Amino acid sequence: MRNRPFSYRITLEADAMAEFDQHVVRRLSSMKGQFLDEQAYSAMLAQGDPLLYEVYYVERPEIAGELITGLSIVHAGKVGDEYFMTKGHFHAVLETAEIYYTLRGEGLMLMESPEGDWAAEELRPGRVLYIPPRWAHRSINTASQQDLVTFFVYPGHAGHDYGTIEQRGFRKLVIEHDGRPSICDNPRWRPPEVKTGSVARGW
Ligand code: PAN
Ligand code: ZN
Repeated sequence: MRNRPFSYRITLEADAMAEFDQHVVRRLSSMKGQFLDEQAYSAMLAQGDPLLYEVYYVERPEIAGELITGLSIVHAGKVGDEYFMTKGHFHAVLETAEIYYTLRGEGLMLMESPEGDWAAEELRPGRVLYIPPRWAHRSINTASQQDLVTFFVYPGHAGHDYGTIEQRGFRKLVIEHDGRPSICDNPRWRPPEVKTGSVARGW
């Protein structure tokens, strides 16, 4: 790991990706249960296992004070009418924010807070998105062909909670309707389970 000041290129040329330490790939098979149209999901999986998105990042110690930076590339495509998207997550340390800067493509960042608030912000080249602490986030590529490429920065100790979204989904979905992205309620969204604590039962 680098222990002196350093710089790197984010020019989007293929050879620039070599400057990152880590490369994570997410295929359709890792998104089971996340897309609404399960028939379309299974049919697509039967044809292969397409690459939905990739993340390149610079490794840093996962501690407060550090920053983790990298590129997220969501490819274009749909499962049924629902656009390719990232898994989405809360930060494990909920009180940590994140910055996204869009370099290429067009899309939406779908966000929600544990308190029930939700938001969708456009991801367009040249725009910065500030995600405050507490907001889960998922990036969605709404273009028909072009990759959605974003640069992100988040605190080293943030960590990722994927389980909450895997179990409940996001409150909203982004689907193509009449050739355009449209935000609708997720019919499968489930409210968080009420914790009963240590109440004694079955006496
Ligand atoms: C990003 C995301 C990246 C991939 O670096 O991790 O876009 O999305 P998922 O992590 O939801 O698969 C980030 O938000 N880090 O905190
Ligand atoms: Zn994040």
